[in-house]
Amino acid sequence: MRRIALAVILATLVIVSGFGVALAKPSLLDAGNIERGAFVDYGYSSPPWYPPEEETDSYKWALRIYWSNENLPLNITVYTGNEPISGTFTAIEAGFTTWDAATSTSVYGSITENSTGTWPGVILDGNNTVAWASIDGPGGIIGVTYYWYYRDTKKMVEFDIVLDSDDTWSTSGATTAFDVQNVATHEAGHTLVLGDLRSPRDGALTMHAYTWLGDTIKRTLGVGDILGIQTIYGE
Ligand SMILES: [Ca+2]
Ligand SMILES: [Ca+2]
Ligand SMILES: [Zn+2]
Repeated sequence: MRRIALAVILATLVIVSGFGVALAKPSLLDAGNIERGAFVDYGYSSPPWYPPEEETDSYKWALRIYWSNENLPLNITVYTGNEPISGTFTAIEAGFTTWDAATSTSVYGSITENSTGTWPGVILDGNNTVAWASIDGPGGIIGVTYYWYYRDTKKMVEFDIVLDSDDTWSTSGATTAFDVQNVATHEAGHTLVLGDLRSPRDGALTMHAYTWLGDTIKRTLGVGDILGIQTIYGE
């Protein structure tokens, strides 16, 4: 009986320590307390309505999840090995720095391009990443931001962003493609952790859910976007 119990404990230790490799940063004690969420964004060929010129003061703070100061600034690795067009790193980097400039907190630290390495995938491994990968073919989804947070404290742990390499992209706002910086700025907002706005009246904001071919409105933050980030991370 005692031997069986010991075997069970040993087996448990092996499983738990195997887990430990994947969960490099969060302690094992907290692993069961971590929840994963995802913001899934779709692209359209044309806007569902004509976006308003006026910016509203709307924002959505998703579940009041936030980055605690002890985990800031965030280091990010951008995997461009599978990029559909050249030069996407600069556009993606701009998406992050745009938010950083709008708050007194240094939310992002080093943003590094990795053009030759293999992306580890969507995995809680202690690394915040952005990567180009095949999601669902042309059309449909253009990007997803996955995020992990502690269920009890609502503190963020990590994010991984995937951009769909199967869609048509541009870095210059071409009317026949999705603009990389436009989408990257929107996804960066999700990492902080602002949610999607869906009302037509909020259509001039970066965090509005709908994007379309040639849309560059989301490259620059609107009134509600700035209000949102400053509410969470300070003016
Ligand atoms: Ca990761
Ligand atoms: Ca797609
Ligand atoms: Zn979104």
